[in-house]
Amino acid sequence: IFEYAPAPESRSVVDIRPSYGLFIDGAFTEGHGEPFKTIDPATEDTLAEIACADSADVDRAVVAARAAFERVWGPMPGRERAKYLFRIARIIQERARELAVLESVDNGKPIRESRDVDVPLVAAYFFYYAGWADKLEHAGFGADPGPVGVAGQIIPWNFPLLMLAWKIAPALACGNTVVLKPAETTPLTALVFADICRQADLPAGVVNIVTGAGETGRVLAAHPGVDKVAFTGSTEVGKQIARAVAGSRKRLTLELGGKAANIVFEDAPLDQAVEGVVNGIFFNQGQVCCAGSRLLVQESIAEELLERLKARMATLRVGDPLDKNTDVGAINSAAQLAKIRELAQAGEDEGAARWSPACVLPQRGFWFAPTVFTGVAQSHRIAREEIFGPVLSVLTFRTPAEAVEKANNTPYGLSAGVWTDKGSRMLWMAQRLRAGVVWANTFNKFDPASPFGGYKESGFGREGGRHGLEAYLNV
Ligand code: TXE
Repeated sequence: IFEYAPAPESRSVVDIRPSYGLFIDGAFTEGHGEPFKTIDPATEDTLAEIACADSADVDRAVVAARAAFERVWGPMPGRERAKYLFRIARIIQERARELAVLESVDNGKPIRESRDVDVPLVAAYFFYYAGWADKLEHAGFGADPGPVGVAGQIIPWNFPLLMLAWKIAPALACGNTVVLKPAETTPLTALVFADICRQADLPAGVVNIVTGAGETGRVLAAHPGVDKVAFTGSTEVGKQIARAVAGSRKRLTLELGGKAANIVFEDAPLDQAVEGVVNGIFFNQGQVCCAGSRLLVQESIAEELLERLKARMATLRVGDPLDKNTDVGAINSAAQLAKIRELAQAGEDEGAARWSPACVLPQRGFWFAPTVFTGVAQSHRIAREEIFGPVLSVLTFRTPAEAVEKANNTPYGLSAGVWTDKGSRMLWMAQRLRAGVVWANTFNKFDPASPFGGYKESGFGREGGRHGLEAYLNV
């Protein structure tokens, strides 16, 4: 605990309306389900009332998307579509501050992250895919690849606007139209994005936003007018969706949970590795599908690394997401907090040693102190299950082969990190790690040109890069 001067970002840059409708066919409209509230997880204050789309509303959105696909967007030349995507990217940059503040208020993430990571990446993905829209003949799908049609896209709450960009930018670049459902705890930036589509004069029906909880998502994924389903969320719901679309003509991509290993060898640059471990698990409060939630450290340096890690954790500032000094913000929801607490308790019950730096958590809101568990065995729940919170499980290894075996000993396979000074060892590890991304002496690094996606139960399909076009094009 130490003193510092708070530097709060101004909430007055966002104008949150008391209630929001659905965005269908270019206009905000009423929903016919039971409206729900979205709250600020740092204070538990209600931010706004949000319309809920019932099955008739989802149907309206799909019909609007189909009409826009057939009449306007599908036939439009790629270079015309590109203009709209570039315009959207520019408006995101112009409205960056508003979007960052809104994202932090609705999600609980530190403003430094939404300002410096989320929103700039959102613009970057739109710029990147705008660039592809008139070059699809070079994407390796033949001379004139066609769009798939109407995409039904369901996204989670951990990166609300960034997941929207990952889904909408490639879909639109390829000539598809979309119906997107944001997560029920973080709908606000998707609704502002709807406004940005209007500002960019995007033709009506090309982007439709239907808010609601899991049931709205279920109806969207099952709708017969949807040609392609893209989902990011829990492995459990991903499996439900896979079952629901089985036997239909729908295309499906799933980006699901993870339990990434962040592997530190004795020859690694330790200061850098400590920063990478901290970033790997405390970025976005650990609510990251590719979070480095298992630290695998070589036995010879385990003690020293842990000492340094704990010293670094003691400097993390936990608190007000809008304070520019904050490193760790609020957990997104009461339900997520309950899940983190339950798994942390299981860690203690199973015999691992729990440690957190001294920190005073705010009275209201959903908070969890940065936590590290040592003495973790591979059989412990905290070594196997996705916690999706600021909780690190530490295991040790002696040889590279043992590191690989432990890292791969999980049903997931989204990402991994390797820290070593030795290039040959880096490549040897990367070839053997069963994960869609292997970061070399870095972690949580994203680039629109890099495909991202899972092995095993982390899902299938890739988002980002040229590979991200595959889900949205017909050869
Ligand atoms: O996820 P859900 P939840 C993991 C993480 C987290 C856990 C539960 O471990 O603790 O999942 O989170 C919509 N048909 N991840 O419950 O339910 C839902 O409305 C169609 C990892 O929030 O999967 C939301 O829009 N859609 C992950 C979206 O699915 C349904 C990110 C995700 O919510 C649905 C989030 C249904 N039957 C959680 N039920 C990652 N890969 O990054 C819910 N939804």
